Amino acid sequence: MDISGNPRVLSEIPCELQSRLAEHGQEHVFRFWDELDDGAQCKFISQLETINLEQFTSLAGLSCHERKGKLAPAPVVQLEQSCKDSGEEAIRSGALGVLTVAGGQGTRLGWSGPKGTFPAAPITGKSLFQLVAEQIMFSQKKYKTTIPWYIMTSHENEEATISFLLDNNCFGIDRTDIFVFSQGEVPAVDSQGKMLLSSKGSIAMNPDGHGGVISALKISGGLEEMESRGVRYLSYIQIDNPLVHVVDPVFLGMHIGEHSSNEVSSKCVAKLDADERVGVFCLLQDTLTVVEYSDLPSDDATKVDDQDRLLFSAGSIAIHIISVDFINRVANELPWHRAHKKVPFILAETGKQIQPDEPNAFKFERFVFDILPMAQHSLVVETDRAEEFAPIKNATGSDSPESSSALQLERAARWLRMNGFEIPEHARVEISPLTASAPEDLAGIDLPRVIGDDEAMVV
Ligand code: UD2
Repeated sequence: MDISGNPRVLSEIPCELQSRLAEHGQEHVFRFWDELDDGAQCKFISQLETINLEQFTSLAGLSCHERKGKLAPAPVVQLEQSCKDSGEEAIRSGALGVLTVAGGQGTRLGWSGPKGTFPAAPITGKSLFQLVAEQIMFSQKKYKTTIPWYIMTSHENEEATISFLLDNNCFGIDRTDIFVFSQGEVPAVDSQGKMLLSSKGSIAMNPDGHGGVISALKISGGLEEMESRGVRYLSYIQIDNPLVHVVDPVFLGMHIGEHSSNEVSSKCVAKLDADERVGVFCLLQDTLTVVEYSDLPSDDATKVDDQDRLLFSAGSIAIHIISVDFINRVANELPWHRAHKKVPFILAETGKQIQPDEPNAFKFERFVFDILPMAQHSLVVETDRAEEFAPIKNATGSDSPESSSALQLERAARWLRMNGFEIPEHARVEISPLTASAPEDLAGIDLPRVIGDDEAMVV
C-alpha cells in the first residue's frame, strides 16, 4: 500500500534491490518479472526484501557441518527427587514458562495441517496441542500460578495454529498467556549456490529449523515478554511427544541446582539399539554436544562396554530446561547445518514447474541442541523412556500414532495400578492431563476399583 491506501504499483524492478541481488549473484530471480501482474510483482518484492542477503551468501558457501575431534560418552546423572521442592518453589513464583516448537507440518504422518492439531490421545483423540495445554492448566491450578506458553510456528502453519487454538478457546488457558511467534525462513539453493524459484514470482524458502527458535524469540519480542513477567526458565518441548512431562519440578529443581543454576539441562533415555533415530549426548573434546543419529559414525554407534551396553547410549528426547538469560546471550550464534533435499522449482529456460525425483537443492537449518556447547554449566539427566517418550512422527511402524497410543495406554494403566486399581491386561485407560501429571496425583481419586477386560475408561 502507498500512503493513500492504494496498492503499490510496480513495473520496473526497484534499482537498489536489483543491484543488491546482482552483487550477491542472484539477479536470475527476476527472469520472469515481465510476466507477473502488479500484485504478483509487489508480493515478490516484499518477499525478496525479507531475505538477509549477507547471511544467505555466507550460507550458500557453507560446506557440510563438520565435527573435528574425538567423541566420548557424555556424563549422565539420574533424576534426583530431593530437588523437587526448589523446582516447585520456582514454579509457584512464576519463574517457569513453556516453550513448544511446533513449526512442523504433519507431512511424514500424512496429516494436512500443523502437527499440533493431530489427534494423539488413544481414546478421546485429544490433539497434541490440547495435551500440552491441559498439562499447563493442571500445573497452574496445582501451584496457583501462571505458566505462560510460548509456541513457535512456521510461516506455513502460523495462521492455522492460531485459528485452531482460538476455535478451541485455547483449551482453557487465558489467551493473554499464550505467545505465538513464527520461526525464520531461508532460501534453498542449487549446487551453484543460486536461489530457486518456487513460482515465477516467489523464492523457494524453507523454515530455519527448530534451532530458529533462539533468534525468533529475540526478534519477536518473546524474550522481553518473558523478562517482563519474571520468567527465568523455559521448559522446552517438541509438539510431537504426547508423554512429555511439560512441567517437571524435579527436573527444574536439578537445573536450578543448589549453588548455581545450569544454563541448559537435558533429558535423555537409554537408546533402544544402535539404529534408533535420536541424537546422542557426547563429549567432543570435553565439551557437551549432541551428535545427530545420521552424523554418528557407525563404529561409535555400535561400540559396547564390558557389559555389552551401548557406549554412546544417551539418546536425546529433545526435552530441555533453558535459562532465559542464556538464550539472550547466544541468540545469534547457532551454527547452520546443510541438508541435500528435493525442492520443487521453476525451470529458468521454460518456466515449467519441476518436481525432482532426486535431491536437487540444499536446505539450511539450525538445531536447538547446538546451544549445548555454548553453555558454561549444563546437565544431562536420564529418565525412564516408558514415562516420558512416545513420539508421533511416522504414519506407521515405530514412532507412529499406533505405537504412541499403545505407550500412552500402558503408562495410564501403570499409574492407576501404582494407586491400587486393578486394570486388566486388555482394558484401555486414558488419564486426562487435567486429572494427573504424575502417579501421586491419582491418590484418593474416586474410581471403580475394578474395570472389565476390553473396557475403555477415561479418567
Ligand atoms: C528430533 C531430533 C532427534 C531426537 C528426536 C526425538 C533433530 C535434528 N533431531 O528428531 O535427535 O531428539 O527429535 O523426538 O532435532 N520443528 C520446528 N521447525 C522446524 C523443524 C522442526 O518447529 O523447522 C519442530 C517440529 O514441529 C517438531 C520438532 O521440531 O516438534 C522435531 O523436529 P523433527 O521432526 O525435524 O526432528 P526429528 O523428529 O527428526
